[in-house]
Amino acid sequence: MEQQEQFDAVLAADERIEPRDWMPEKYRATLIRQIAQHAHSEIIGMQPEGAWLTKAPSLRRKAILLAKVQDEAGHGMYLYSAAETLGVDRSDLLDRLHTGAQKYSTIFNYPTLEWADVGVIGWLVDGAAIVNQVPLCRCSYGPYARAMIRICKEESFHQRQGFEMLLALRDGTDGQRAMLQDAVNRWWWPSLMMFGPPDGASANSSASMAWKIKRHSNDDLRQRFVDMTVPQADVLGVRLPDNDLRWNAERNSHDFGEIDWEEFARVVKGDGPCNTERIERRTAAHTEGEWVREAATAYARKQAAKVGAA
Ligand code: BYC
Repeated sequence: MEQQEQFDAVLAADERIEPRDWMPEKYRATLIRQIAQHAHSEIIGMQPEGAWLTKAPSLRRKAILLAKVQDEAGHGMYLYSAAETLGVDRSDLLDRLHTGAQKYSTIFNYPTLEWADVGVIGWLVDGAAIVNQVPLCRCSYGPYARAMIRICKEESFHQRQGFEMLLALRDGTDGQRAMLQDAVNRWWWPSLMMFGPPDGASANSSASMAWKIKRHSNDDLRQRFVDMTVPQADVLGVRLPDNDLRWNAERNSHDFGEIDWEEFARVVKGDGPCNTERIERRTAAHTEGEWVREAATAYARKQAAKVGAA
């Protein structure tokens, strides 16, 4: 069978493409693009939450947040490893992040101004991530699909810890409830932008869906997230900041207002509230971590030599 036919047959049978298999170069390139951007988002995502590690209101909350931030680093590692199976080098991908040649999610360019932001990130940002990422567990590329299974389990845990923290604020003082509402006001619209541009403007969707990398369109997943989140907002006693948000019985879904796509474009292009700060911090951490990478490489070399000698 021709290579292309074999590739098509694997997709048609809903089986997985593995690193050793032949694949079209455009399929490889789009996977590298998406997996790398996803990995970058995970490690940049450590910053807004990490900012609250020293300010968490109790030892319990600090320990939970520390574990969550470490999980994000782990997700980055699984994803860079998955990308490397496609023949790219992790250090090249990091260079592309640092120089702005590759993107990361717009959501992490917004600041965490208050403690409630940490819980709202868990509820809305991790909640959106789950809706977007559960279908990726069935992505046609094996290493990405397998990485996503573990990531999604951990994201579900993150989402629940965020919600649990917000329940505590709901049951707290008027000041705590006001802080919760203010955080929701600021994170709601950026969370909707996480799903990407509307379907009509999504350049990559049709190819990615034909290749079974993406299983649903950006708008379908965004709608699913809105429908899932509205009843959760009721439980928390918060108002989602959208005057056009209402149930549509005909569509059996919620209608919602227009997303500010100009703001989205600005943040993608680097002009969000925290883009510069995020990349500066990331680049500094990379430079400061040079000695750790050198030590790890030297240690690995020593261990390999020991095994070779034995
Ligand atoms: N931000 O053709 P489209 C997380 C870009 S991690 C920035 O629809 P695609 C978490 C897009 O890349 C969150 N850029 O693209 C971590 C494309 O530009 P290029 C990240 C965006 O790939 C820590 C252009 O716009 N999640 O949740 O078919 C703590 C046109 O878009 C964004 C993932 O990466 C955006 N929001 O669909 C807590 C999941 N949206 O590349 C949580 C995996 C779009 O052509 N990725 N762009 O220059 C995906 O599912 C898809 O890549 C997307 C976009 C749905 C994001």
